[in-house]
Parts: sequence; C-alpha cells; structure tokens
Amino acid sequence: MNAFEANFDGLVGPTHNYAGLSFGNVASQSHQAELSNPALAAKQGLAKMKALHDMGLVQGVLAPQERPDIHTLRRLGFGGSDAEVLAAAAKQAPRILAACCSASSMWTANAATVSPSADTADGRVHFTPANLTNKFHRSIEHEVTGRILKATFNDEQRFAHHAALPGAEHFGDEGAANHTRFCHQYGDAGVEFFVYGRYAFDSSKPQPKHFPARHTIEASEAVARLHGLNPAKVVYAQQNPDVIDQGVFHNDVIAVGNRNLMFCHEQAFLNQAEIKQQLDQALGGGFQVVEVPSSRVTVDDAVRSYLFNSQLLSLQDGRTLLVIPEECRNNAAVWDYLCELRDGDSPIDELKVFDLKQSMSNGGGPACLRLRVVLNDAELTAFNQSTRMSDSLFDTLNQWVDKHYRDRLSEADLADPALLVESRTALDELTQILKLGSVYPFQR
Ligand code: SUG
Repeated sequence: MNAFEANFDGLVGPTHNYAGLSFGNVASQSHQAELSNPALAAKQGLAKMKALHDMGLVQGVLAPQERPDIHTLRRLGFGGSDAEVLAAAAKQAPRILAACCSASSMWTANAATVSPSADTADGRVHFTPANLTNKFHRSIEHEVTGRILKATFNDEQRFAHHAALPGAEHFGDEGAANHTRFCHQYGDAGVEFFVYGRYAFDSSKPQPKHFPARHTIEASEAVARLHGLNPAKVVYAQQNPDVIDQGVFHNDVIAVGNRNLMFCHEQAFLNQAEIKQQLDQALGGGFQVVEVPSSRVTVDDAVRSYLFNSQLLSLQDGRTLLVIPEECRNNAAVWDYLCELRDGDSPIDELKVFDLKQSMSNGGGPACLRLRVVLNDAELTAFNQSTRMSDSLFDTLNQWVDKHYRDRLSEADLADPALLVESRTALDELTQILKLGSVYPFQR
C-alpha cells in the first residue's frame, strides 16, 4: 500500500516563555527568565511548516494547550475567580504558576507515540499520548493532547487512541522523541525502535548520575503491547547514561532516523554495535547508519547545535533532505561536517536551515516540533483536513497570531488575567479554524 510520512507540528501557544522548568535540558536552564516573543515563536514554527508543505510533503498542525492551566491550579487548591486563582498562585507559588503556563505542548515529538497501520495487529494507526511524568509542567499535557489527537485523527475505523500510561515515574514516557520507525518503503511493515533512559524495576542496570532519565523501558514495552506490534519487528535500546548527563534528555537530541537510515552520534546508545546489528536483522538487511565520531563533533557540540534534532526527510524526487536549526551553521565543527556529508557520497543530499531560535532557547529544535505520522492513501484523506497545512491555512494562522499574540512576555506577565482571556479567545477561534470541536477545559 502506498504510504507517506506526514509531519504534524505543534503550533506555539500564546504563553510561550522561558521559565527554566526542565532540569537536564541545558537550553531551558540557561535561558531562564529571558524575555520571550510568543508571536515570533509561532511564526518561526509556521514558516517551517509552510516550507515543508511547499516541498510537496504532507504537513499538519496540532493545536496548543489552554494556558494558564486554571483547571490544574484549582486542583492544587487555588480558588475564587480565575483572576483570584492567578493572583494567589503568583503570590504563594510562582514556580507552580510558571509550570501551569508553559507552552511546552509545542514540542509534539513528545505528544505521543504513533505506530502506522502497517505495523499494528488490527491494521489501524495507533496513538498513545505520552504521560511526560518527569516534568510537572509537561505531565499536565496528555489529557488535552489525547483530545486534540482524537479531533485530528477522528475516524475510529482507521485510528486507535489509547490513554496515556499510568502517571508514575516507573512508566515515564516521552513519546516519539524516543521512538523511530525504520522501513524501506513507508507502506511496508516497519521496525519500531524504542529508546529508553533507565529500568524502573531493575536497579542493577546503569543509569545517569546527574540528570534524570525521563523514559523507562517498562513504558516502551507497554506502548509496544498496546499498539499490537510484532515482537520480531521491535528493537529496544538504552540511551548511553553518560550522554544524558551531558544534556541529551531525549534520544532525538543524539539520533534521528528515516526509512532505512539512522543518523546518530557514536556515543548515542549502550552496546551500539549490537543495536545496529539488531536493527539490520529486524529490517531484513539494508540498514544504513551515518555515525558521527566524537573526533569530529563532540557530544557537547551536538547538544549546543542540535545537529541530531534535525528532520531527515525523503523528498518527492527521492533525495534525502536534512532540516537543521541555524545553530548548526553557527558551529564550525558541525557545519564543516554537514557540508562534507552533503557534498560527499553520504545518503544526505541536501541541507535546509531554519531560524527556530524562540523554541531552541527552550531546547526545542526542528525534530522536537513535529510528530511523525505515517499514513496510507486512505488514512491521508480520513484525518481532519482542516488541520492540513495549505497556502490559505498558513495565511489564516499568521493573521490569527497577529490578532491574538503578544510580542513580549516575562514571568511577571503570567499572572495577568488579561493574558488568560487573550489566550482563551485565541484558542476558541482556533478550534473553529481547525474544526476541532470542544477540546479545552474552558470550552466544556
Ligand atoms: O521537555 N522544554 C522541553 C523541550 C522538549 C524538546 N523535545 C524533544 N527533544 N523532543 C522539555 O524539556 C522548557 C520549558 C521552560 O523551561 O520554560 C521545556 O519544557
């Protein structure tokens, strides 16, 4: 069956800010308290979506979450009117308020794990929203994420939606940031590659010493079971704990794959040689790896430049494109290496650079901003077409941003009741543009 890889990018929400919420994510920590520009952030994301659409790729949009999250603040005991909830939280617990205002759902690589219909026992595309338990500000995303995914892939015959895994650290699940699907053609039964940071139920196994390993093998195994994957076509790998300690908080900061190709650092995984063999065997041969040695690009340079948080895309003419953030061009070692790859006989034919600085300053590169969904011809027409990028949707969303978004936001602004009203007004209008129905708590 003919199939395509579609990319669903997260639209940056109106409260995008730098709150330093993610211990272990170097960029998030180092940009804490800087002034953000939500309008620019949203437009940088939209420009990337439009560019991929213009290349003939299937591009979708996933709506942001409702923030400030008054619903969660009320669960935590702040009461009164919405304005009183915000004022009390700002006074008594400003860090909790900041966590409840994050626009972190923009990084849709963490929205869910997705298995294409060619891989699943019931022949449907399966979605499991990630519980994101390791960070409080992200653990409050999955319920609405599930509703947005259902409204975007709204055909039960073709799309199966699971609830997030139990919300305990034992089942910490970071979604597609730690999941890659390999195949020769997108429509083939593929090999699903799950990468985890630690074992929750076996303390004899290695784990990082300084920074958290957010994702457990037990979570990956549960998702593989839920999706009805063929065990012979599933490979698990543990992330190298030393690189987690150097700021590689998700696997997509050190490796990316597309079809039969993996582009990764030589230090990405424990037992890397064995993992590559397992992937080749599960794929039935023909697995290709471009493995970057530390002598050319250190792990530190990979983390600073987000070299591997790139999108590896098959173009319509069969060539392979690497979409990278501007930070790669600004890093001499990384840029030299990339130009050599492009100009030599590597499988990477072309590079395209994007300015995503607003998101990058929170540790979110091109790959973080997108959720990949492989769809066959029938599924391609079955998802909610109002969420599919087009010239007119691009214009509409840019105008929508101009109308509703601020161009500067600081931590002090988060308690402003006007921001909540602006945000809800914007999302209410967005649900009509994207034909999502009622997905937000304030709409129910
Ligand atoms: O979960 N940053 C996100 C970045 C997610 C990147 N995603 C992938 N690698 N797929 C995170 O750490 C920072 C928010 C703040 O500090 O304000 C944040 O949540």
